[in-house]
Amino acid sequence: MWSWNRIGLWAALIAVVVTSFPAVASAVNYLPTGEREAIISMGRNPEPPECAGWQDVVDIWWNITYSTTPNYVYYKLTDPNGVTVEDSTYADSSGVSVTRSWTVPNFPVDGKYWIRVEYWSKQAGHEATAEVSFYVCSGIGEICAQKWKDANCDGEGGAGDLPLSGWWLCITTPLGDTFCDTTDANGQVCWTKLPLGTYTVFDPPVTGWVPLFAPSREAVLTENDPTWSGAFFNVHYDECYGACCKCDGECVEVTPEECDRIGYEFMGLGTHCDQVECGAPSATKKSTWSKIKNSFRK
Ligand SMILES: [Ca+2]
Repeated sequence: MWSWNRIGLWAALIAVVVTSFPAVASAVNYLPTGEREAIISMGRNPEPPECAGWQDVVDIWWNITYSTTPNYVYYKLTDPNGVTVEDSTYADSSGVSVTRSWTVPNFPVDGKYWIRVEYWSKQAGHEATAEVSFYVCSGIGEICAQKWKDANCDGEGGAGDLPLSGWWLCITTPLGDTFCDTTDANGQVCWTKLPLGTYTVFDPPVTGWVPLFAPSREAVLTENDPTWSGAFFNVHYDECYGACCKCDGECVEVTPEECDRIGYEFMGLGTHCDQVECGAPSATKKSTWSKIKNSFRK
């Protein structure tokens, strides 16, 4: 049903379309609708999850690629409560390539700020919008996570194991964003200048690798304890594990040593239970089985 509000909205839209048409018609380059697609590339520094603190300068820039005639570019910065901190309208083409900055005041509202840029052309009106966020915080912390390979297949982290470089590790921030980075030569990733709060630090699953401990952990950064570090250990399945048939025909995937202890036959490194048939012990294997049974009886 048409409400008065809706009619009002349409009237407003029509008014925008009408008023956004060129005042100087000769300056306008009319283009087919498909070519009226401006692209806004934009950035800011510091980039989340790194946050800007009191009196830190946030650099903001954007560049617009367009085929239409610029009418104006609108810029707006809003705080975590959606309140406009500042805004500007750049007439004609003065706003298509801009660098500007904003200084964080003392006692700011902490959280996620949004930068919004709109491109309005004379032909197509509101043609493109882009938004990026940045973090502002009054206290900072740090998270360092390491990724290790259980190289000696003993199911424990320790001497003889190796750090893994170039592997992804991730955090989810208290503001709900996830960031991933690759480990350095020491198998480590550090995120610095983080807002305080509760994070999830995780080791994303990789085919062929088995996590040794919880692959996802909670990290709480507080004013009194603003740093967290932890190591994620993984076993390369093909190097350490294989299918192991137990005496009762059940199959488990373990190390050869573990199979020796609990099993009846190790099917080879890298083998999987769904690829092998354990079945009942055969005549020859039965003799092995009875030897094992006898050795248990001793
Ligand atoms: Ca180990």
